[in-house]
Amino acid sequence: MQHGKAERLKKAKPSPAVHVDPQLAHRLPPGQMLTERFPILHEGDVPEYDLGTWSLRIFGEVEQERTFSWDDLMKLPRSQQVNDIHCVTRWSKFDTDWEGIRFKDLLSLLNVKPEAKHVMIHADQDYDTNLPLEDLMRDDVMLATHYNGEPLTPKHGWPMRLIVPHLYFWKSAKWIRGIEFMREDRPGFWERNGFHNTADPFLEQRFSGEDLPIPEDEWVRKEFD
Ligand SMILES: Nc1nc2c(c(=O)[nH]1)N[C@H]1C(S)=C(S)[C@@H](COP(=O)(O)O)O[C@H]1N2
Ligand SMILES: [Mo]
Repeated sequence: MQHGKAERLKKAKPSPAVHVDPQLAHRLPPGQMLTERFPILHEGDVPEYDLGTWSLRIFGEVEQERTFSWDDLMKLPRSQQVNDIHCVTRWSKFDTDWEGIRFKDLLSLLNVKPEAKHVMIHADQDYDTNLPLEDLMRDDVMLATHYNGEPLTPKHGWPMRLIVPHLYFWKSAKWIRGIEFMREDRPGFWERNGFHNTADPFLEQRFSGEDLPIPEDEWVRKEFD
């Protein structure tokens, strides 16, 4: 029946994956699909904050612990960058536009001890993720406050999130509250739950052991904007 077919077509959602221009194919890591959506993925509820009481705590292998207020951080030099992002649930998004403070610009103000080789990023809600300090010193690692020229939305990490373009997106913690410098590495939330410690998308470092049963279309069912 014609009518039935039209109704079905109307209901069928268009595929959220988009065709990759062959000229840009080298930017898509193996096993990834390109999307123009911006899926929203996290554990727990979206936190609410008052910027007057929000703070970022610096601790661990530093000469002095420090707590930065929002106003303190807003006095630091700002940077802008465009980079691709790659989620382990197989979506990638090209040319995402961020503004904020380069991690290395913040680092230059911290008296980090030479023994510090690893970092744990602490975030709400009970989220953490570990990275080598060297990775965070790259020019494109950012404490982002803005996306597409607007403050981050609460669901994407307002007021501040980490952006680590060269690793799977779970390393890019939203709602960051603390940076802990460490001598020895320690696994963060997903790293304790079967995901790869390093997480290079071009090497497909998804899992640390057996593949985890993540449905290929997991991200398609998530909220997005
Ligand atoms: N605080 C916090 N940050 C987080 C997560 C989380 O659960 N909590 N999930 C990570 C994962 S798995 C992904 S893919 C990205 C998703 O960011 P987005 O929702 O802006 O796309 O956030 C990362 N940062
Ligand atoms: Mo993710």
